[in-house]
Amino acid sequence: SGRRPLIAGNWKMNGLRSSVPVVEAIRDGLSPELTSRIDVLVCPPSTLISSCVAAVYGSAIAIGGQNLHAKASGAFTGSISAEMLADLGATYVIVGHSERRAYHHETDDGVHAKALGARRAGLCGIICVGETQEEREEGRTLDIVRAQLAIGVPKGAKASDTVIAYEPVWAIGTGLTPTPADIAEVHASLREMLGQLIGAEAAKVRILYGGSVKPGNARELMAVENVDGALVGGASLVASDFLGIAAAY
Ligand code: G2H
Repeated sequence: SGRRPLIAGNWKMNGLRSSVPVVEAIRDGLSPELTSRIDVLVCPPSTLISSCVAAVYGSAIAIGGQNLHAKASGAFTGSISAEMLADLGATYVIVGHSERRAYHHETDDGVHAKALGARRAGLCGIICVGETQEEREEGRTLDIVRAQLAIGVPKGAKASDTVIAYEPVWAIGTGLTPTPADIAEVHASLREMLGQLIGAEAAKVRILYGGSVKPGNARELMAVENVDGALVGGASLVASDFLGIAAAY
């Protein structure tokens, strides 16, 4: 495909300073041969970004945020901007994760604004899309994820500033995963939609799969056409599991 795979860890609201050795173990466990072929990213909670950036200094691992405010600065108590993440050394940020959509009422328009914020600060935004169990049962999966993409992805998005993550909500943290055929269908549809939105650049944009990726299923999931890597939650908290997933490449 010519697309460089990305294995991304999302620690969610997990980890204290005592967790920084996890990122050090990931750093030490990645062979130069592997990092010559794939990109590796860890998104710890904001409180650990500085120490994780320091821990991976000089290595191939990138550090990212899990969320951002769309504005650069202002009277938004408790929020963190893309500029602030970039200032700490983060190079990616997750945008519109389903947990943000579910628990913080994030909309597709909000995702769009945040993706623009990420680009403004030079961060690569990982825009998350995915259907709920109910939407899947109603046969609306493709309509839902295509609409999320159409509204969320900013005009002129480039492979250098945008990654897409397909995360079926019902597969997150449940141990359930779609079949490879189901994933292939969604990823092909997302790439086709991206083509409508950004033209030829769509062929270069990475589309990750996320939701219960484990060392035991990574090889099968990562072999699916148009799957350009993984967004890993639970398994990214254990260095050996995350390394086992990266080894699928
Ligand atoms: C989906 C995923 C990481 P998990 O949220 O973003 O989590 O791998 O725990 O299902």
